[in-house]
Amino acid sequence: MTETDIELLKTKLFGSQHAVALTGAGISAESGVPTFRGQDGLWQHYRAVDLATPEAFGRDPRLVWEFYQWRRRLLGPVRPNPAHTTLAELERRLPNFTVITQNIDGLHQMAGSRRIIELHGNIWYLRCTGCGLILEDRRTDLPPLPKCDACGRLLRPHVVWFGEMLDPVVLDQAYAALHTCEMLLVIGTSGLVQPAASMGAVAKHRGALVVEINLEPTPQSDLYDFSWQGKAGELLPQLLQ
Ligand code: BV8
Ligand code: ZN
Repeated sequence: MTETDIELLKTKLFGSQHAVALTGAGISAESGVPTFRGQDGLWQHYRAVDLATPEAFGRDPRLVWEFYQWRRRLLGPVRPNPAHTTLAELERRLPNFTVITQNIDGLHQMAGSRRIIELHGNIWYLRCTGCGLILEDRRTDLPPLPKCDACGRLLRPHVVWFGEMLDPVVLDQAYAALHTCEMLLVIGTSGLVQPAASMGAVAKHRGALVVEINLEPTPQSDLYDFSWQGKAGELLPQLLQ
């Protein structure tokens, strides 16, 4: 990415009516949140199939809750980094700027973004496996098997596990944004998990300008218009300068 390219991106971005950012774990890395596949990646220590699946929860809810309790305690003191705050500032300056995130850490909200589509749910929300009640609970000292106050059944994290369908309403919102955007920033995602991994292509095939912001190339890099390599927390603020 040359200086000229960056100027072109800024012109396109600040002239857009509908710009979208699709974010993954990499945007939270500089806040100290481990990514899924990096060298200190979460899944290195655990196998997704053992933990983030409905089968695992059915087989051993206490183990799955231990995993989420560990992540909630890890996320407790974590704060947004300049990448998150830049996206919140873009929402203030641009009409219709929308964030579609795969992350469940709630850092986009904390940074001040409002137009957010959470594809995979949010770790700070619990859902009852019995009556479906959804509640926000930020405590990091939950009991080992939290129960619903309304019906007494077991609560689960309100997140989408592997092998689970995404909420169709959320998917509709995401595809509506991808079908109308003139520009898409794909930030900090390895492009492995579906259906999020195909969302860049959806925007590209419709004629949007797609920019990938990542430390390294991904399977989708060749498809996109620009691959801006570096740390999101250092690159994104340049869009505001
Ligand atoms: C579905 C919530 C229909 C939970 C998550 C074969 C067998 C079984 C299933 C499948 C299969 N093939 C496809 C599937 C479907 C499956 C899937 O895609 N599996 C993959 C692994 C192959 N998908 C699903 O199951 C989805 N549902 O498809 O429903 C269906 C129904 C039944 C059966 C089949 C299909 C549901 C997927 C949602 C899973 N839940 N999270 C939780 O978090 O506990 S996904 C989880 O991984 C995270 O949420 C995250 O979003 C996601 C992807 O990770 P990334 O965000 O990309 O992060 P990653 O670490 O991978 O990459 C970080 C990137 O950032 C790297 O590129 C790195 O270079 C970069 N980076 C690092 N630091 C920085 C940086 N970039 C910039 N700056 C930095 N500083
Ligand atoms: Zn209940």
